[in-house]
Amino acid sequence: MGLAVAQMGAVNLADTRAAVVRRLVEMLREAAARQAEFVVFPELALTTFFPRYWMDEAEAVARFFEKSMPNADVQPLFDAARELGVGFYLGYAELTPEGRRYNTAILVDRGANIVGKYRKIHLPGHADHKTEAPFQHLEKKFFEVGDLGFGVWNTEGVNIGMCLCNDRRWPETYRVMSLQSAELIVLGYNTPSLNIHWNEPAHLRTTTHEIVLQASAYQNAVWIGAAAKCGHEDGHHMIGSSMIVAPSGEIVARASGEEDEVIVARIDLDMGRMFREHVFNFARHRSPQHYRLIVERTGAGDPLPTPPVQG
Ligand code: CDV
Repeated sequence: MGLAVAQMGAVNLADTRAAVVRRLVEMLREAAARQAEFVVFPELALTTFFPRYWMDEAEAVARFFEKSMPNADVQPLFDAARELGVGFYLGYAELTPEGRRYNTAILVDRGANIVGKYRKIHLPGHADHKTEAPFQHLEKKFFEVGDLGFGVWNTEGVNIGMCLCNDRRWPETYRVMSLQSAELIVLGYNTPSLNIHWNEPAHLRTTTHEIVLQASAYQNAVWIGAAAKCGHEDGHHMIGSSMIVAPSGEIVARASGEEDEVIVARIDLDMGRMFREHVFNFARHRSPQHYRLIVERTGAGDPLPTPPVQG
């Protein structure tokens, strides 16, 4: 399979949806010209990363949420996908007809049909106004926790799973999808290079991003395609390092800058099969009877069970 990851440079507050979609279409065309059959776009790809700004929910909805998908602004991307026969993953802020708000990603097949939807589960940040912080991270204010679980869809003969940004740091994300025979997991992200919660060294933002993708690809015998929205959005810097990672844990393609950039790799699905038949043959080697705490406990603070009496 020809897999492309389309990294996006900054989307500023003044940029219109139509201008952003023109950039996406251009990258889709480049990916197709380089023999890609599927393109991964970032999280909240149509707008700036607006959870950094304090505002009320009604204003956020009016300015940044999509009320339908596709809509008139995004239709050119769907038209180009159908014309070129290229599928894609796209992240955006979703307002449902019932008025619910989610951080969402869709899976679109090569005929431009929406075949899958994911709503972000691990929402980072806070809901209160942190007046001392240089910027906000208001995902817990603007979005509800996703209600669709971690799905896997067979499209174009490949089992594809989806998640979004902070989800990539949690091992449960990948394991739930690899237990549904995912072969490729795709995700978009917006990772500010400054952590407003503690004095995290800037280089760790990229190091931890790499570590989780490489370890998760290997431990779950999946390919991963991860697309950043990066660069300086109205002065707020976010990391790049979009990449394609093999089930061996090796990075096979990586973006080199912080602008719009397409990276492409031919991904060999047999490599994942090899790992799934040997070291990560789940059916032979997993022991779920010993993993119960993973679903029984949210945190480590719950009281410890009394150990069984020996002898
Ligand atoms: N958009 C995100 O989910 N960002 C998070 C935060 C924690 C920086 C991330 O994990 O990259």
